[in-house]
Amino acid sequence: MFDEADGIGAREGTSARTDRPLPGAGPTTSAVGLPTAGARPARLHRPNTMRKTLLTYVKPHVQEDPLAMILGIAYLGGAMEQAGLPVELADERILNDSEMKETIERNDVIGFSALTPNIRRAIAWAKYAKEKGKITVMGGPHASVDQGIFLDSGHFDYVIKGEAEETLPQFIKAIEGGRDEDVKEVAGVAGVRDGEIWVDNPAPPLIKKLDDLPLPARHLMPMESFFKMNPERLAYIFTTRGCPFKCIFCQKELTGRGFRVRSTELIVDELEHIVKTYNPGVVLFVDEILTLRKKRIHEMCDEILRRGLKFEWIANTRADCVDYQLLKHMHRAGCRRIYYGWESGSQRMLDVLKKDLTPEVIVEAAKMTRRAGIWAKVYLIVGSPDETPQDVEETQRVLKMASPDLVRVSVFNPLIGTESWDNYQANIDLTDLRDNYVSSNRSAYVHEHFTQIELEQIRKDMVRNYEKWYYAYPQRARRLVERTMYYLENPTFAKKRVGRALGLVPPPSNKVDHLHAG
Ligand code: B12
Ligand code: SF4
Repeated sequence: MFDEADGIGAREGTSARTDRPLPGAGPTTSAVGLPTAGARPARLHRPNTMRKTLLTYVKPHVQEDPLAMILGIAYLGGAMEQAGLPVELADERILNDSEMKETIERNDVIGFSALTPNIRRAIAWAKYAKEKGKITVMGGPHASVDQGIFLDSGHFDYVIKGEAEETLPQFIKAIEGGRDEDVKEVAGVAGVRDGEIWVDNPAPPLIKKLDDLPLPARHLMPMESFFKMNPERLAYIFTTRGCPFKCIFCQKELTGRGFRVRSTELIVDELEHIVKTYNPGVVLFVDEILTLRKKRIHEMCDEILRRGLKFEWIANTRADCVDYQLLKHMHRAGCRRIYYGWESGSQRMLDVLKKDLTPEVIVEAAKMTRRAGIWAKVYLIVGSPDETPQDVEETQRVLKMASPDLVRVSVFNPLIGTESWDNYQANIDLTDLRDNYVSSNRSAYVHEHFTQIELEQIRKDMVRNYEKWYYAYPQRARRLVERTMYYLENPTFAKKRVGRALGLVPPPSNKVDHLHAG
């Protein structure tokens, strides 16, 4: 993506937005992005000893994301264990620099996982790992569409593109054997040696049977440390991969357009395991569209209820993939929040983003969700191509009609590997992208009508104004009426609510549930 030296260490080390100094010093790559003599990777193939692999997620360089448990490396950890290969998992967000260094030093192959905002730190840490003579490997969503930024940095030996539960163990065995021919057999692997790409395989086909995957190795993750920093004790689970929709800002390379599902029995087994082993405050289904196939979710809810599993959960989905019956069933089975990607209330912007939704559907979904006793959070985007002040106003109007319980607003960010990246090249400031990369709050998209500062203000105002409106008396009164109607319709939850009021039933585990449910 970048056409010149990255200079990561130097720039990041002085960045006001970096909350910790980064490892490594200044730039080590040549002007064309290839390794200089100082940065040349060591010979990769060493005597035949069983190498230990570290898989690590690094912090984003701009913003701290919510302390989400990272399922990507957990899935890979499970696959490595199943293949009988030694593996350690680490998350930089809960380590200090010296702990991170020690972790790298006690392993031989260092596998980094990163989303776009995290890649510069990954490169900086890879530099440190290379200085210690390690084999460095990059994987994950960004690497799958932009291997050059890692291979050209001089600090990575390999990139492994695509879903890697099958390919990572194959790759580790291949380097263990020490034969280049075996490495060349592994799908998705690209490698650089002495400044030259010597292997560059396309990503493997998507994994067909998700049921065959081992469970994510949560036992290798510092779950209690996550929970300490995340008062909700949020645990993650995945039940599907892929999404058939075509939103232009969304990367489809990694998980594809086909919708692959796990079987209900196995999903609920995993849920039961999570609930009994880790006692989470709430479980988040990170599927892009949990409810795309409603029958599947009815079955899952039946099974949760049949097994008597008591836990609260959150679903990610689209407004056009729910109906009232489904929402009520989900609520009975413990669903207390739904996160909807709405992006905009303006039909014009929904069309630009190819969201395939209408404001009417959005409003209706929010109303049904509230009526079912579930709290709705919506994700919005401002600064989409050609968005005007009228579109922003329209979104604010629709927001009030829908009246969700929380909004999160991001700035439009055309990321590499998405349709928006291909379509809006002329508007992407590559220098800004390289120097600042991206976050939810700012973007390298040069907007037709707004400056970055204006967009940031619009983003903040939208949230502030909405919150002010939401907590104002008329809305509170309306919610009270809605809640009363909800309790009349759901006497079991009404009894629980009364029990809570009298101190006979413990309060809900999170601060939002008081808005609605039992
Ligand atoms: C849960 C989630 C989050 C969580 C957790 C992030 C995480 N790292 O897991 C949170 C809320 C923090 C989050 C935030 C954001 N997210 Co998000 N998120 C997801 C989501 C829905 C699921 C991630 C997941 O668990 N996947 C399941 C696991 C199994 O897949 P995986 O992590 O990709 O790992 C597989 C491969 O990538 C590979 N792999 C991964 N790591 C490694 C390492 C090595 C060494 C190897 C060999 C292979 C490898 O093997 C794994 C197993 O197959 C995905 C969509 C999706 N379906 O993946 C988007 C997604 C990852 N998010 C995305 C984006 C854009 C963001 C944000 C930038 C949004 C924003 N504007 O703020 C932020 C960035 C946060 C930050 N870092 O600052 C994009 C990533 C695009 C990109 N180029 O990075 C995705 C792909 C959505 C999309 N379709 O566009 N996100
Ligand atoms: S944003 Fe959501 S609905 Fe749109 S393509 Fe991506 S995952 Fe699918």
